[in-house]
Amino acid sequence: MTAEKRRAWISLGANLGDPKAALAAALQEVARIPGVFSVRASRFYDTSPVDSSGPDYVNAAAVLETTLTPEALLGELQRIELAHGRVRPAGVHNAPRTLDLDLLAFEGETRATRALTLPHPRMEERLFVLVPLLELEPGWRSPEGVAGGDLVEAVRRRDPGQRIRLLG
Ligand code: PH2
Ligand code: MG
Ligand code: MG
Repeated sequence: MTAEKRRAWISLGANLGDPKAALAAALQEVARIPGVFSVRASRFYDTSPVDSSGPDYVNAAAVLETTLTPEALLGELQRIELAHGRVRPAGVHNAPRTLDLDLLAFEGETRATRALTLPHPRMEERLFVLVPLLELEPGWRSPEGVAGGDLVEAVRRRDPGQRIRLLG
């Protein structure tokens, strides 16, 4: 039996080391995950840290087609983070990082488990997630959305403290 292909949306971020290179490499590594087929990525954005310290972040989003389960895909994303030297210092909330790969949403799936919440509970407050995602999917509505799932509306209500600009 062949598992059906479903779409998954991920967000990529980094603010330590060489963030642009880390995101570019991560996109290629994601495309090589067994069970991941197409990968379509947004452009890269320079963003101010939100609830986090350190230098500006580089952020992007991507949509994949996959036959994996959400948990299996998350495991693969975490493996790629670790291979990029991601460390999680004890007691530091949102510590600066060499690579962060978050699963934002997965076609046909919602979850609220210790390991995984789908859709991502904070995505609609974060311009560094919304803007790249809307570049990929202009009409995208979050499956179980806060804001009635209307992401364009969420961007309009943007918090002026969050800075985002396209990387040159
Ligand atoms: N990730 C966080 C917390 N804050 N801020 C920006 N600009 N970009 C991020 O990717 C980011 C953040 C937690 O993962
Ligand atoms: Mg994150
Ligand atoms: Mg993460």
